[in-house]
Amino acid sequence: MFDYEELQDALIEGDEDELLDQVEDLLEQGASPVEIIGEGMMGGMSVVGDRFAANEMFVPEVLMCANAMNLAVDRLKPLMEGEKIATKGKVVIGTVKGDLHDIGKNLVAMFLEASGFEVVDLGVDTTPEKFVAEAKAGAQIIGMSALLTTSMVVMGQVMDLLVEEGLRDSVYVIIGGAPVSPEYADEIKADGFSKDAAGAAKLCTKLLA
Ligand code: B12
Repeated sequence: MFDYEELQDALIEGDEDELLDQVEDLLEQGASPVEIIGEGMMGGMSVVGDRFAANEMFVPEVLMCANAMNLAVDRLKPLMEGEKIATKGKVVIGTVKGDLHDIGKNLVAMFLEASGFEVVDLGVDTTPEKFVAEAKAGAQIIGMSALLTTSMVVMGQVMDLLVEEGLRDSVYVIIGGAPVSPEYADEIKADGFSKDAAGAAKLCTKLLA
């Protein structure tokens, strides 16, 4: 078990340089990228979430934390990429229209790549049309992320558009993000939900097995 306190403090402060130093320290001590993200940075981000909700932190500060976390994840990403022998399948991922949160989506993309999937990342604020165009272009799985209760509804719009275009049976759809639940996945008839990035990779492997 490693001590993540200083790493978490640096993340909560949004101090990029200190966070990157802490990441290097933990790597030297033998912590794995998955541990640093899952046990270290996620804990820090959860404190940020609580303080944001309690109006103790505001958007500009939270943005600094998010940027620092994305940088640290970029540093760890090359260490997680396994040998890409054969691709397990193609997944298109994006944060839905109206929503700019991308940390969780980026983590899911990273875990999928590390598990051997080809990933097309559509970024944030993704329209239903863009997801559906990728399904037409041969993606086997669509992964949608939403962090706002107001943007979650776009997931249902993507499902409707897939049906309209006659594509619903040729692509799997998985969803995630803090306000999303397995019940919501059932409601919009998605094929799966995962609460985290490691689970998302397992889910995709299971769907395409
Ligand atoms: C960071 C953050 C921001 C940053 C985002 C920066 C960025 N580059 O992403 C900034 C400052 C820009 C921001 C802005 C806003 N935010 Co904000 N934000 C957050 C915060 C604190 C953390 C989110 C995060 O990154 N978590 C860490 C990641 C790793 O977790 P995650 O996203 O949940 O992802 C994991 C899983 O959910 C899952 N997953 C995620 N996606 C997917 C996809 C698939 C397919 C699968 C299978 C799994 C999966 O796997 C991931 C990894 O394990 C949350 C608080 C919270 N509790 O979530 C609020 C929060 C989401 N924000 C909120 C709000 C209100 C806003 C603003 C409207 C604020 C404002 N007044 O402007 C704006 C909206 C901007 C927009 N249009 O999107 C609210 C939403 C409330 C609601 N119910 O809708 C929250 C919940 C805060 C709160 N309690 O009030 N925010």
